[in-house]
Amino acid sequence: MVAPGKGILAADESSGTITKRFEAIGIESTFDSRRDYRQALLTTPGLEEFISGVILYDETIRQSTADGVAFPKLLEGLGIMPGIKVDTGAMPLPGSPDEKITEGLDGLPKRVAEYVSLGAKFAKWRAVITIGDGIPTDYCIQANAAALARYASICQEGGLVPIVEPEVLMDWENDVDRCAEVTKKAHEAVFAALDLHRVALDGIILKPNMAISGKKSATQASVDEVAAATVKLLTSTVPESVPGIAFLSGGQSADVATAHLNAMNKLGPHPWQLSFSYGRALQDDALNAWKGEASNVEAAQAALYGRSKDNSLASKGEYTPQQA
Ligand code: 5MM
Repeated sequence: MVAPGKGILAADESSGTITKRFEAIGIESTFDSRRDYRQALLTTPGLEEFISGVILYDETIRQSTADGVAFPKLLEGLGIMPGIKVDTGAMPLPGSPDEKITEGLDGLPKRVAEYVSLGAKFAKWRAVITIGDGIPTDYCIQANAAALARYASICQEGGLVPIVEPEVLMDWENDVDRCAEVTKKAHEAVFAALDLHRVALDGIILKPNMAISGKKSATQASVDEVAAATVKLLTSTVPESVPGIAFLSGGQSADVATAHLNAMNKLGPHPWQLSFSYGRALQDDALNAWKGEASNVEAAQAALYGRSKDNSLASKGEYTPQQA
């Protein structure tokens, strides 16, 4: 999953999230339009050169191309691993409603067994940690860490590699140091919980946020500052037995997310592969090019191919913006 020069495409938007993305560019979100869009992404010529796995959503893993090829089969044929988002979303945390707890543990062993039968090789669960006045609380960090660990242990037991995603949001006015401090705390809680739940660390992928300035912060850390702060925090929290770290993009522009990944890899070698599992930073250009029209599929695929290639180069520290 984190083979050198490869990353993971996060295409696991729930129906609510993909509908928002479609609405923003005037596309109606239906079973068929969502299928058409995902088909355009997954049939991108050459995608397998840079992408080792694709995270799918419950609806998508059951869908097929117009020619009737099930998406997991299509991916497998390309040598790309199909994955599945198994959490059911982040809800208000009881007793601390400005924070979130991710749901989806009920019945998870059964759902994992079904996803394995549908062809899934790995899974993803995203915890959401919000920075703000007086938050995150230890309660939120611990509750989410426990859920992530329980999920990871159920997946390993059921035959899926768990992607463990504790996302500290970049929406507030905090500086990069505050983000690094909160992320460090979240990672410490997650690795303590994974240990308690007997999760094999050499069989997980960590999907973290980068240590980054909040969107509303007056000062934005430079690319080199983000890279240094992120590598420092990972070095202090992520055991070397974890084989791969695949970052989320979290709302960064595609160019910036790639520049950050590249700068981190230039600081290597690191004990783990430092790669990408972007959603928006890989897909935004493709979605904007597609616009719901069959005649734009080629342009959308060219955009996805280009972003995948850039991040492949960045995962080796070999990206220069001129190559974009
Ligand atoms: C692709 O979006 C994923 C699912 O989101 P919802 O639960 O809101 O539908 C999301 O978990 C995604 O896999 C990660 O956050 C990475 O995406 P970005 O856009 O942050 O790289």
